[in-house]
Amino acid sequence: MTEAKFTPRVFSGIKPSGGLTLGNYLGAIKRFVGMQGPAFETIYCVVDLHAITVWQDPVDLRNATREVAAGYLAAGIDPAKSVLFNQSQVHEHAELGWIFNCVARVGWMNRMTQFKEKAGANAEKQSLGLYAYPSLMAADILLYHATHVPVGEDQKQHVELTRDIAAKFNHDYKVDFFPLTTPVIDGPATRVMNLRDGTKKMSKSGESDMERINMTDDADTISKKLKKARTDAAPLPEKVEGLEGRPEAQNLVDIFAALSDMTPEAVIAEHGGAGWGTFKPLLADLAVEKLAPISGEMARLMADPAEIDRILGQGAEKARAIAAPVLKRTYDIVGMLRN
Ligand code: AQP
Repeated sequence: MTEAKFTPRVFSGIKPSGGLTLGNYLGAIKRFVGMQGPAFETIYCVVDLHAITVWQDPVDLRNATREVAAGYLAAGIDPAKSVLFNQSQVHEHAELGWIFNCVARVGWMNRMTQFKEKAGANAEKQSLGLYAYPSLMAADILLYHATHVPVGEDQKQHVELTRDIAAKFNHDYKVDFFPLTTPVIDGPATRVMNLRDGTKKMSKSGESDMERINMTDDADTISKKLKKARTDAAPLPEKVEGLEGRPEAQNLVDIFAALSDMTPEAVIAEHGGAGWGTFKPLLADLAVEKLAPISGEMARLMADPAEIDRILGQGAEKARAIAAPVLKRTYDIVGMLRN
């Protein structure tokens, strides 16, 4: 399989399962904005079909869908440069997802660590959708023949599964139809951690609001949460290697690095030896400087939901223009009778 025959194309998505976090911003949206440009066609999605793999109140879901869209727009995703839409408006996702349910193997799904983490001891009570969601994610990506998928570290295994599904489909049907997509996991913030426990990922649906920065938090709240973030007692090390085994310190340095477009090494070179009483206020000021304009713009956009809906509707039309021929060809390959 050569990937040269596929147009360089980026696809990625975010679930509207709650408000956006700093993890979504640094691990995903900021990097999505960076990939907009001449090197790639870029397609960004609000993956609402994924959100309902766990219960979502319908009113909250619609609101969260608009909020994720507002987050994309406020951070710099430009609908003139990128296709921006919500997944359920392009029915081809669900249809290709079904075909991939018939390609993916149960044994592959059983190895997905995110399902194990999310289901915990209650796997029997989870929806079938939560278990099957990686094959819908493969459909999201492959419906556009996407060659590159920027994601946070937690999604790496799902993109690898996407490659397995593409390879099995191509092999079983003796075609060279789906690309082997490359996961793009780069930069200092591919895994932003919980502010109260540096061993857990920062999540939208985490229990306490103090463990995450929400993209809608105001300046005082951002500042308070970062100043109260859990740390150990030691000052910042003089060398970046000294962060090993100090997850909370590592996390705050990584956040500082990602917000200021520096490497963690450069942050330590500048602030090594500083105590938390010095470093945390600097981090809080930096976070407010970078995030407050985005949250302000999100609030402005959210005040006009009809405009967000219009942008998503237009994006869905553009997405369908790419997706429909790919699905049609897939049905032909599989042997579905069509008029
Ligand atoms: N903490 C994080 N650090 C870096 N990247 C992250 N992403 C999410 N959390 C972090 C990245 O954001 C993109 C969209 O993720 P998602 O919302 O679709 O799914 P998720 O990873 O399950 O996000 P949450 O916040 O943990 O949602 P809930 O709590 O509802 O399950 C992905 O690229 C992801 O890697």
